[in-house]
Amino acid sequence: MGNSNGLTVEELQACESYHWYKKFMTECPSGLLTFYEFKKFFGLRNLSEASDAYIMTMFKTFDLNNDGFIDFMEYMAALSLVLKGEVQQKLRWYFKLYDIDRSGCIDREELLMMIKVRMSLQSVRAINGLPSEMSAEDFANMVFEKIDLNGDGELSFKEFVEGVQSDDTLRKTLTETLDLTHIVQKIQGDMMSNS
Ligand SMILES: [Ca+2]
Ligand SMILES: [Ca+2]
Ligand SMILES: [Ca+2]
Repeated sequence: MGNSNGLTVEELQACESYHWYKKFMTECPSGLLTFYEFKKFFGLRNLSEASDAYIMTMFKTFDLNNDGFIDFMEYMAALSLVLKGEVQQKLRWYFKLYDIDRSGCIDREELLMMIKVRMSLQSVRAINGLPSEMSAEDFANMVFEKIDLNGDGELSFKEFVEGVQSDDTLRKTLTETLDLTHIVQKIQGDMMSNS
């Protein structure tokens, strides 16, 4: 994973746990992050309704034991997965993120919503490798054309994993660009300015 501040991944990983722990405990002395604190923690303000729903989904994927709070272990588990998890693990996480209603499949509405929110959160940055005039609808249609192999209008975990892994554009768009990189970068930025 690349980073802009000249440290190797190993160096970053060596100091990241401590910094993240410090940051976590400073901003969240109780050790349990609520949804409200979670947004505050990552500097997410004035979100649209759709963006808020997206962040809520992300919050729920962090909250592994579903108790409505993110504790430090859950927080580290999610961040280390983003930084160094195996592809399969990451894809499982992304699948969970996209499957908003937790039905076990990703339907077109869910995919479309996530794409739209992503576009609105990062409105300046175009989606890598795609024509800039491509709409969220076009993109969702393209995804389903490519990887909904049995054509039932839903992406099973198998279709998602195999489809995303076999298609570079989809992999980039659905994972690398919809990841926590901006959040990780923000934390790393804070680390640099503190040290
Ligand atoms: Ca929890
Ligand atoms: Ca679903
Ligand atoms: Ca399907």
